[in-house]
Amino acid sequence: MGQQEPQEQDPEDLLELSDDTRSLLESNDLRPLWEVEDDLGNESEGLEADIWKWEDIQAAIDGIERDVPIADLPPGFQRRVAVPLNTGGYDNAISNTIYVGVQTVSPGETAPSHRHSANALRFAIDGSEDMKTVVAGEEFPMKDGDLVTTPQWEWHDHVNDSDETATWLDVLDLPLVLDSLNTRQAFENHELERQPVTKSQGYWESQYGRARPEEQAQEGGIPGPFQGDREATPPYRFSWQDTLQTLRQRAENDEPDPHDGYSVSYVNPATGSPPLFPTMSFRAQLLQEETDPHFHNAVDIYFVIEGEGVTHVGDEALEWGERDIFVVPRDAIHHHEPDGEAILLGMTDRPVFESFNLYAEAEPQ
Ligand code: GTQ
Repeated sequence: MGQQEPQEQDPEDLLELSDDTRSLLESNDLRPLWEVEDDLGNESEGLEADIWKWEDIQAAIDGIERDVPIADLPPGFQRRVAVPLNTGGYDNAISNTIYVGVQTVSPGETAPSHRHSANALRFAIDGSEDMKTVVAGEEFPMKDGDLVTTPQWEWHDHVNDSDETATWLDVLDLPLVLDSLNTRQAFENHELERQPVTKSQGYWESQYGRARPEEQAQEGGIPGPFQGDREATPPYRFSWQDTLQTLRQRAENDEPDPHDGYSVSYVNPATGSPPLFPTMSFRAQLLQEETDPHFHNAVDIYFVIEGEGVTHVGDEALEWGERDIFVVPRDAIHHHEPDGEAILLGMTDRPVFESFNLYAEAEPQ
């Protein structure tokens, strides 16, 4: 018999498994790698660049406030919040790690006390001295631009003793904890609507100043049922007045970062270094000039504190103004172009990547 002509082989045919092997795999919930590898990384769609204009958010939260008193909310978080959703296939948050929401509390209302496994912070948008978020026994006033931490497993309630509706940005690591890590949330309601105020104002800040007790007020370790070796973030208020002062000093004296402008990081007061939380990092950025394009695998979410401008993300131009919220997806080439001077609150999940030596950033070639 003569030799057969070599045939063009379909690579799939070479990998044909016998019926026996196939049924052995299937009946034991096994699959060969070459069949699963295209499915790796496909479990969720990618994030998309997107912007929420303040005027639309404001109209929505006004409507929710008109329609629903906090006291009528069903069991659960019991917070009156409008939540931006990423259009890349997400129905609960702006990204797959960080959640932001815009919360309102009317005069005389209280968002009742609870605690949970997720880390949270508030950035006051329309606040006042008499709008207080109570965290770990202390009342923290929420004046415009103040940033108040409500760390993992600390009791917190929001009490509006002013005569104006208060509005702020909530930022939590909920999607990371609940969806990406797919774990159940530890959650508890306080027996009282308002937790007892047991500390005088300024207590928590005083314990993390330049002169501080040798033994931290917060007993070593992480509160609640959790374990880990990261230094716990204390309850803390970063006053906007101080943060703005630091930004101005930098702009007057230092060189801007090519990607972030004049940028300051909110540090974990216990360590004096970023990140503020093990899962999320925050910075205030003063932009005076166009920044250089770069990209990285961490997601960036921005809240516009002051000013106007455009952030270019790939081919898209996100045009922003005061109080808008926008998101820059992972791996997207982006840069900022302020119109005059602008100040942004930048939020990122970069510490999650850094924890696993996975953070990467580069400038386009
Ligand atoms: O204020 O404690 O937007 O628990 C989502 C969950 C706010 C809060 C949110 C929460 C809170």
